Amino acid sequence: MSTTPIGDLRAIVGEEHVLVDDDVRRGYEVDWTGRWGGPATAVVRPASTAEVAEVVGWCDERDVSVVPQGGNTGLVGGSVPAGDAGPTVVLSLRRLSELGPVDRSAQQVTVGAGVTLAAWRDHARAAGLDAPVDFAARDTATVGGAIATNAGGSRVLRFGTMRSQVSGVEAVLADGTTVGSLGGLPKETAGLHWPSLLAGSEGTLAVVTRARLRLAPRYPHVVTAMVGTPSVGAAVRLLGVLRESLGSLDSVEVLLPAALDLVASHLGADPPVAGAATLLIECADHTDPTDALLGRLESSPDVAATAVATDAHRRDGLVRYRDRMTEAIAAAAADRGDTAFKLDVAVPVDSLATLVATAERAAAEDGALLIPFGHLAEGNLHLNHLGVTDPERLTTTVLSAVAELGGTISAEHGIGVAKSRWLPLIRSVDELAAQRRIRAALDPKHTLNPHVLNAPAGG
Ligand code: 2HG
Ligand code: ZN
Repeated sequence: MSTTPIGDLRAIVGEEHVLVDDDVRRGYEVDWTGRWGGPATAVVRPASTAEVAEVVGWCDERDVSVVPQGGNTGLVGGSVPAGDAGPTVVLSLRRLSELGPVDRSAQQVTVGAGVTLAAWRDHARAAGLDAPVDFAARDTATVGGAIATNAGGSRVLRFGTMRSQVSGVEAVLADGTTVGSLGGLPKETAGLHWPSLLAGSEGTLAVVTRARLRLAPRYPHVVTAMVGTPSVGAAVRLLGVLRESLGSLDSVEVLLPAALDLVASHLGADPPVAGAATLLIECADHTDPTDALLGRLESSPDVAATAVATDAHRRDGLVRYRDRMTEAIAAAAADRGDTAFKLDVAVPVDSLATLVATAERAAAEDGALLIPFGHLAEGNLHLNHLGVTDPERLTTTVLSAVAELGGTISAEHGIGVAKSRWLPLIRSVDELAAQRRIRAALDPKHTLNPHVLNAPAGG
């Protein structure tokens, strides 16, 4: 912003919340993968919706791009500047950290966009309830970011993605107008519904500042099982049986052997079970679901080995193999002077075995090491790779196959900048044009995250 004076921004948020020093900005300019990012003219840290509105309106008037950012745990470059953009402000929303009172009758709470998933969960738990969305980046990822990407995580099978949790939203449009409501009425048909429009819009339509969120019951009994199955097909069959017969089923995650081996060596521990597809299954209920789960597992021909835990300590001992996967891959990549190459995709669950075979072939052709894991119940695999030779080609091969299987090129991480060129694989030219018209109606000057999703200038 050498030519754009930023003194006015200091007047809005306070001197110490406009960060311009190179060293301080750096943590906001590059995403978690280290793969995506670009320079910001300044990082601005508002503390209220009114300050967000003033900052965004100020930038819009002066043709300064605004990149909204929560915990910066994104993996597709959706909340960091682009390399070649003009004047750009990273709008860090972490100071919007207000936790409203839990409404136990409605099972809802209003929180600021900068509240982390862990803080949302702990706040709910203190009132005897729970957060329905959970994933490994919980200590840093924010509610606003999770809404913007329509994040999923491990409990989607039971509670749905972030979109399903948002019963009200407050947001700021590019011109500084504040829209939405936080009433959280479960029934309301009064025209357009901002939560539906904004969930998954990746900061391109508005900046979410507060949200009215649903809460889940806090189940006192939780059982975790790690289960080896002889094939991906067997794992999918077992999933069907569990879904059909266990109302307490909370999550069914999957690790393929390369992933399990890598995380085990990172943890310095032998995997408790092995199999062609290893599942991490959780059931949670008001009464103990252990016998019901074990009964299903014992009678299934698709189960090769099982390790079960019911107390928190031993459950953590199993969950860590899934929770610390991303960290294990980042460490392995760093050891090789590489960054992990990630493709987050989903296919109809019956096509999962085909997807795995295709991804293995594509990685072998490239010479890359494939590390596949993810969320079995949603057919959602995180195809991580190390040592990729030709990322463009690999991406095109895998994402084309995914599209042909009726899947999606992004299941929960978003499109960001990483995948915008491949959107036409799953969206028609006419549809993309219609989406751009919606975007232009709310943000005519392309102020908000102009380089992200179906970028206004993109093809
Ligand atoms: C997970 O499921 C996250 O752990 C991250 O979505 C996945 O690192 C990844 O590719
Ligand atoms: Zn995931």
